[in-house]
Amino acid sequence: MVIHSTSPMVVVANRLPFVICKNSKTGELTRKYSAGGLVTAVAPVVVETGGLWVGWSGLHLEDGISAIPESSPDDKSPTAGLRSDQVIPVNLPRKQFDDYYNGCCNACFWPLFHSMPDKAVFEEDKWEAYVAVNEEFAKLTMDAVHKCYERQPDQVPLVWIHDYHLMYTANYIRNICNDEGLKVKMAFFLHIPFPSWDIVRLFPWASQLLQGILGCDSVGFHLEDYCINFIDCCHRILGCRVDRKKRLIEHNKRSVSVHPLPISIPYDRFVQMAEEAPEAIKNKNEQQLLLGVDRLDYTKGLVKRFKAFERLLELYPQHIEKVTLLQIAVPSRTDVKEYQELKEELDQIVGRINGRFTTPNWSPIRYIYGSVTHDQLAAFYRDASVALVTPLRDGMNLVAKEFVACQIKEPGVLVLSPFAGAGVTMQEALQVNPYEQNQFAKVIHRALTMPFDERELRMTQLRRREKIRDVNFWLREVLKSVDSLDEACDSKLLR
Ligand code: ADQ
Repeated sequence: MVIHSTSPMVVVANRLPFVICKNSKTGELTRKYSAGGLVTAVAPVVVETGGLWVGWSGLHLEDGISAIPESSPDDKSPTAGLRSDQVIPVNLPRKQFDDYYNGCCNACFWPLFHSMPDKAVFEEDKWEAYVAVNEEFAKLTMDAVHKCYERQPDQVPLVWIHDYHLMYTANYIRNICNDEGLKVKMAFFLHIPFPSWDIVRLFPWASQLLQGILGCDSVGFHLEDYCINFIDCCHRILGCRVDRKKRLIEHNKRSVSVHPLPISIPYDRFVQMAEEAPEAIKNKNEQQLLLGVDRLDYTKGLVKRFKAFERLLELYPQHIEKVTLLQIAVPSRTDVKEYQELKEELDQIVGRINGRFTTPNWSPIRYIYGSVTHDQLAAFYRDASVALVTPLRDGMNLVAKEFVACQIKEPGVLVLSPFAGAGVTMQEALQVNPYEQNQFAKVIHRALTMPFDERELRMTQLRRREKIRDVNFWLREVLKSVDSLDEACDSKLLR
């Protein structure tokens, strides 16, 4: 289902909705689709409104790509309809990209915004690279805006900027538009938490950063709490006048609105995948599967999860040979030292726990360091008895939602950290504080031994909510927040 926008949509994100691969022998360029809920929901709107997508292609300036390949005739992905002239690639010199992406985004903003300031590195040259790259994104976004006006002169384009990589882009766009006398609507959405004032003020260039975001007309976060934090920062750091009730901020004689817009998943697609996926585990009646699916990232709390599982086997030995923890850890930011060290630590913990408890017929932890196919993922979600979604901090967490969507057979149990955004709405999950080791083990035991009726009641409620509030619901809310939802088309769709 495509949601309709009244404005041509220009999406500005760190990455394009596909990566461009270059054949090292022939030099031929092809598209490789990046599967994900966001791309699946948003790409069709860009196609349908004749909009554009601005982002990094996965290659650098040194790679010398001059053109975007068209999609192949057998491409069935949601980006298939996106013509090459609807895509604006951002190609940067390798060093500048590295300073911006690894040096500033991943080494500074990622830990800081997850309230882990001790891990954050503040370096002026990395911040300068971030600002320069954000300016480059802004210039290329203006090319996209011009194209929109050439094609549809009467329509004001909607520029939708995504995430912590591009918090400084909007004010550049606004300045250029003011100089050129062009109108645009601008929205920003942050996919990670927005922390409290006390954390944000540690960033030496906090006021510039906030002013960057305030270049937009509308700012979206997953949760009400993140909205409150942002408004508070604008008030205390920039001295802006704010209306907390109406969630409005006055900046440079403009009013910026702030919206809680919790993201979700393409629910029906996950149900369908779960219906079609082959069985994931054998001997299901004798074995219970505990499942973890995460990018390998220190915010996801994997060390604490493994230790809680070890505690479970100590406190409740009846689970020995009966329960297996399957952890899928998707490699992430593998060129960053912090992530390499975490991988080594996890390898050691898994080795130690398996060495301690393994019997001739059973190993307690199955640990996959790599990606699995979407079919396999759906099968694991469907067949698991318990999903452990226990991050130390997480903007939303889509795994929790994907798990409940795929629970089409015997109802399982979701164990969820309150420090994930999902913990705020998915109230029927068993909540656990991942920092409290003994309690964590007890909650896993409770999940593994929960009676059928209680499991069914909780899972039914969880599934009902996620079905209604799926990713299309989210997209509608986003468009409404900038007055761009095509209500006439939309009501036809909903009928
Ligand atoms: P992430 O930190 O990447 O996203 P999350 O929301 O859990 O975290 O999304 C992970 C995605 O990767 C899921 O859609 C999952 O299906 C997919 N995935 C995980 N393992 C996989 C595997 N082995 N193979 C294939 N796919 C796999 C950031 C924020 C989150 C926020 C999202 C969306 O950190 O808090 O929920 O953006 O806004």
